Amino acid sequence: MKLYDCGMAPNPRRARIFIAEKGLDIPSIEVSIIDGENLKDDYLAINPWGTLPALELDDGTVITEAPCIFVYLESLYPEPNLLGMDPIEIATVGSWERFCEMQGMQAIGEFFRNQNEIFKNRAMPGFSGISTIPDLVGRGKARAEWFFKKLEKQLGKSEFLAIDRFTAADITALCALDFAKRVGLELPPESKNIERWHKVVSTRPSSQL
Ligand SMILES: N[C@@H](CCC(=O)N[C@@H](CS)C(=O)NCC(=O)O)C(=O)O
Repeated sequence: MKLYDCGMAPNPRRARIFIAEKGLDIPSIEVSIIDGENLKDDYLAINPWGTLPALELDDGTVITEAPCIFVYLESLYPEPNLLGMDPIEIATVGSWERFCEMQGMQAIGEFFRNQNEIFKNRAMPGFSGISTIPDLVGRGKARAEWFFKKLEKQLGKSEFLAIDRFTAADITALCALDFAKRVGLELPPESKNIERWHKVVSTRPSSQL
């Protein structure tokens, strides 16, 4: 197996953390998004979407989308469990994990991409040729602030995001929040639950990846 990775990008980081939490050692190949390596023929031949991460199996199968990489690896390596152990846990972890990607990661990406010259004709991650829209910077910020509020409320009810232990939902939330900080989106000052949780999850060695 090998992981197509990009060290500075938040979605490949989800895969890196998941792999580390499983205690796996999967070699990785760095693909630079900033230099547009992910849009060149060599990488598109591996992943036609041009997105990262992608996991290539020894038989040549390529798995894209971080949550699908999670599912594949959890099926092969069930311990430690990161996606839930029974139907309710699996559904709860899945719904918070998706929430963090769709309402968190995508909102922060909307804020970041639509103000960045490098992504002028790369409004969507990967290969699209679609132009950015500067007005979406403000909308991305508003969406991200809404996401922070929902997260703050949820983390007031439980120690970890989805269930009573660390799961893939915490991984995606961590990657989204650290990405937000890097691109200049600050948490509201009253985010004490997020801050408490962030301190805890950031002590895990995988969070350094
Ligand atoms: N839904 C995808 C999102 C992947 C994604 O958006 N990756 C970004 C990096 S964080 C990317 O490939 N960007 C390529 C680009 O901007 O051209 C997943 O879960 O893996």
